[in-house]
Amino acid sequence: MCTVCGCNDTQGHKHEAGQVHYGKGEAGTSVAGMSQQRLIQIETDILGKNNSHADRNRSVFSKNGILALNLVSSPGSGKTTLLVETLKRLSGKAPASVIEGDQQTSNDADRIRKTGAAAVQINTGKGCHLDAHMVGHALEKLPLDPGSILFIENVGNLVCPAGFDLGEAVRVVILSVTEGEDKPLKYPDIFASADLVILNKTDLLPHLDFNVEQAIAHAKRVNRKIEVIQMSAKTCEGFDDWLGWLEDARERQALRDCQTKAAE
Ligand SMILES: Nc1nc2c(ncn2[C@@H]2O[C@H](COP(=O)(O)OP(=O)(O)OP(=O)(O)O)[C@@H](O)[C@H]2O)c(=O)[nH]1
Ligand SMILES: [Mg+2]
Repeated sequence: MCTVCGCNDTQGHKHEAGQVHYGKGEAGTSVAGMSQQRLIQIETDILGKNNSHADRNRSVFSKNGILALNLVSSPGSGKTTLLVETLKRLSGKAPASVIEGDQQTSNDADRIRKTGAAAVQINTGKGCHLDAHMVGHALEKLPLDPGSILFIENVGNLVCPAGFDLGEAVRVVILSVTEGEDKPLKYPDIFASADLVILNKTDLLPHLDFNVEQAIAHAKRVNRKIEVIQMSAKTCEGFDDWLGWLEDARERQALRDCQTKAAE
């Protein structure tokens, strides 16, 4: 047992002075009274089951030519506002539907439906993220138009959604400028697993000390391939970049679906 953090890491690890780090063991986390091996086993079981549901969702998306995006962020970064504005602009150009994830309320799905798009609200109760099984059920309630875009707004949380593949083709982290530029370093898993960072609420920059270049450098330090779009869902600055990015992602998805069909 580690004499500093008390975890059952059998491999041994060091802590910096003045710091107790509960993620130093093999499992990367610690639960009192549970060995690192047991934690690894539990995580492997849970994620293994989730991954098979995610593969099922992915094949539904592929069969119907759907581009699925998983939108993750801390609470209130602007996910629903961004979606509402995006859906207004996609209207008549690309069919789109939305799965909304929140612990409680159907507020966000109600906001989405006002744009005319189909939306299903998933409430997770005590749960802090969506999983692929929940998304699979929600898909049964959506039209799944061929060639459409499915936006999945995850529960506002920068930690728990990171490990759960929903079957999406693209993962987008929304980081608002009111949150501080150090978030990619403090919550690296979610940035490491994402394809794109949307730096949102740029209209507020004149009132803040937020350093845009530093935030981008931190995101790239965690994930050198990550792309960045700066935008304001309020003033709609940066929307052309976002819509262009979406269109490119749709084309890449169509090509992948075509290659999958050709290989079958
Ligand atoms: N100034 C400014 N405010 C924004 C912007 N985007 C969203 N907001 C505001 O931020 C608040 C939260 O926005 P939401 O879209 O509900 O955020 P969310 O990420 O969906 O929140 P949860 O679903 O609760 O995690 C609202 O008051 C929005 O009006 C933006 O670009 N600029
Ligand atoms: Mg929301």
